Amino acid sequence: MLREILPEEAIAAVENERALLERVHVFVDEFEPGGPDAARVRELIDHLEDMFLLVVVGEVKAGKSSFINALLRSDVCPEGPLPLTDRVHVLAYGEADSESMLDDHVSRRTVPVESLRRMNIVDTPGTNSPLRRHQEITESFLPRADIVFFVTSIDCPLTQTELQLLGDIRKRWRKEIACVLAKTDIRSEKDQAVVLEYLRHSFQEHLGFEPTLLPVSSVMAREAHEENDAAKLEASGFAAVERYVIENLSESQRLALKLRSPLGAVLDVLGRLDATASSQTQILHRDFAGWNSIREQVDFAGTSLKERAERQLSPIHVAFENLEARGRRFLRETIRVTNLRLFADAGRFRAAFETEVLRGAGEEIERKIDDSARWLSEQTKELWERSLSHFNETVSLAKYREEIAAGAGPRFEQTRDETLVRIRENAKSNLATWSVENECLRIRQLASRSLTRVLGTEVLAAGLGAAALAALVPTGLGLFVAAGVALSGFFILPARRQRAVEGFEKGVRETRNAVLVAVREAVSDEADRAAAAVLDAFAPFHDFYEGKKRSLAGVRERVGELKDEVSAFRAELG
Ligand SMILES: Nc1nc2c(ncn2[C@@H]2O[C@H](COP(=O)(O)OP(=O)(O)OP(=O)(O)O)[C@@H](O)[C@H]2O)c(=O)[nH]1
Ligand SMILES: [Mg+2]
Repeated sequence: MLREILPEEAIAAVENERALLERVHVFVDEFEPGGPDAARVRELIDHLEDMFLLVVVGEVKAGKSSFINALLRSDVCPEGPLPLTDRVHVLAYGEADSESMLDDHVSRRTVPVESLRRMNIVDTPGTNSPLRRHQEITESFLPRADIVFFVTSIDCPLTQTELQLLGDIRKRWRKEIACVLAKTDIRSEKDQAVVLEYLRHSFQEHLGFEPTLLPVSSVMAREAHEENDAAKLEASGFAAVERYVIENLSESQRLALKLRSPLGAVLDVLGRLDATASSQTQILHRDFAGWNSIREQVDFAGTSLKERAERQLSPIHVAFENLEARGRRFLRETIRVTNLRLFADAGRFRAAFETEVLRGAGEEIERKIDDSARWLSEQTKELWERSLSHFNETVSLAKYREEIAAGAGPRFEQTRDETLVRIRENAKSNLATWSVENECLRIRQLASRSLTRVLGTEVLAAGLGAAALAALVPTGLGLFVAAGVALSGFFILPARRQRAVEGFEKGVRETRNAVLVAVREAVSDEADRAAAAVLDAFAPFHDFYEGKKRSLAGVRERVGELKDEVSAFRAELG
């Protein structure tokens, strides 16, 4: 019967609109699950279900429920000789039969009757029922009614109370009223004509308009349906009722109007959602600018740390210079003809070299290296502290609180808060475990391989001493002494001494360079590591930003698409 009630294009329009609203609902609910906008769209969809409302009113036992059953071709409403309908029934479509109380006097029944997909029907208790509340409830449906069927029985047509009710409906709600004259089968055609004429006249006289009169017999209609007898349906008056419903409900203007109003509401929802997404994007951008400034600061701090670290290396330079000076002096003073015996004995020479020149130079240099490692560790700890407080200031939880509350919505606020708290906790616990001592140790370890190679006292002594000796006695000391050329040695020595000094200097330089390269590398690695660790602590924010930015861009694109679709659909409706 649905297809009989509404023309094809109207059905298609309603179905298309429903599908469109469903798509909007899925999208809105995804953006803010269970939020008020999703509920609003759902309500609009639900409202589409009961888009057309037929309200049936009349006195007790007039035949209202039977009329509805005949119209729906289904025994939906209880009917019988005694007052039966004791509350307002809203009849709607449902896959299965169900009944729920909307309040003490209103129940919503769903039944799998096709025609109810397109219209809801309100069956009411007789208006002259003893419960005043019933009438109030019945009237509360009138403003939304698309058709009001006023049912009066042929055996007692149009009583005084009925006239009063009709007057009210007409005056207060400005509704067109179709007058159904029920139970025509119990009177002859002649009597029917008399009653119809009486009704026409009474309406004119008391209400000032000529109503649509629909004489019906529900009993006959039921038989017609059972026998599939079109002529009988015509005779029952229900064919005319159906035509009336079709005409009224499918009137294109009215349908367009009906369909347009949810679309306007949906555009509102989409506009709000777009504004929310835009406000979220703005806050994210500002957050991200703050985060970027931290990143730049940390990068800069890393570079400047390396530069400043270079200055920290000067005590190491000085230690090597002192070593070099001592060595030079020692060699100049020791390599003399009078000391021939000393440097003829490699063991003694080495011992003297160690006490005079090295004098714990290795340990001293190690201490200097420790000092610069400590300095670096302290600097990196400071970098941590600075970055964390900078992050707290720029990407603050409290910062955009009001804007977030006003525009971005509670869910966004929650995710942002969670992310920020997580980052903060993470950075704090990193900072707490950042021990200067441990870091010193790490830096020492980083440099240690090169350091033990060049700074182990024995190695240093052997290396530097040997360098001096080798220059001094290129052909082997034994041979030199055995030749007994003390005199010639006297002439040769200054040149040899010079070569020894140069050899020693070269050894010191190489050692110094090796030490500096190792320390510089360790410092640079450590500075990079510290900067990376600091940035790492804030990385979840970066991920949050990137992820959110992508999804918000997607949201805004989808909002645009849906808005276009809704607007196009609205334009089609005219
Ligand atoms: N002969 C005949 N009897 C009808 C017709 N319509 C209703 N009746 C009878 O009239 C009585 C009342 O019908 P209902 O449909 O229950 O009337 P109602 O207006 O819903 O009554 P309440 O809900 O109690 O106000 C029942 O016994 C029906 O069988 C009809 O077209 N012809
Ligand atoms: Mg009833």
